Amino acid sequence: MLMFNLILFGPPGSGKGTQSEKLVEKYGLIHLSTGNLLREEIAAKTPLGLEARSFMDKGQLVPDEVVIGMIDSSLEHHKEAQGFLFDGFPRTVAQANALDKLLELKKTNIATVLALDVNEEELINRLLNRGKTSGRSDDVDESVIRKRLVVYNNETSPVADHYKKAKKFQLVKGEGTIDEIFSSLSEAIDKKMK
Ligand code: B4P
Repeated sequence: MLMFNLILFGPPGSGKGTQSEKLVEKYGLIHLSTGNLLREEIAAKTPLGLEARSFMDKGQLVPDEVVIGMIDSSLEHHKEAQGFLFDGFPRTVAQANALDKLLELKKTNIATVLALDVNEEELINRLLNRGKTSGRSDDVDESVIRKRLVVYNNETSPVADHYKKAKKFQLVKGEGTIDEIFSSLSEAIDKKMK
């Protein structure tokens, strides 16, 4: 069976998690969010969760081998999937290379990378707003949020070049209502699925 694998890319607060939930329902994809997987480990107080928390609370990335291992086992758990939506992964070039290899072993690849484009002020406002209700310790302190944006610019934005070289990268306007952005993303996916 031919799989359809999609990466939703963008800075913290750009709407990856929000849009992913709607997209997986519409397209029948398996949602793989490394942020959610890490938060589940933290809630279950596993050794992996305790380690991850020390990085996340500071706005830093969790080490590559930890997240790559999590994705590897999630892919193994969903052998019959029609496709995957990767949300918040890959966040470093090393993670992107590892993902290429894992998908190659499954004789599949990434169909497209959709990148949500949102200005920095809006990102900070959204995350501070979420921090009021989410209980997420990385959303409360503006200095941690700013640190996450610096980490994104330094470590994650080079991932865009990895997929630009492969001609798989598409920028999508991430400002506007949730429904407007969902329509733009759906349109881009429908074109790729044809
Ligand atoms: P993630 O869980 O991936 O979270 P995120 O990037 O902060 O947010 P996301 O982009 O999904 O949120 P959304 O915009 O939907 O990462 C958290 C941490 O985990 C990282 O800092 C890192 O430490 C670690 N981690 C995760 N993956 C990793 C990896 N691969 N490698 C290493 N470390 C990793 O939502 C933001 C807010 O905006 C929400 O309140 C939402 O309601 C609102 N919003 C969404 N769309 C909107 C719109 N159109 N208008 C107004 N508000 C909107």
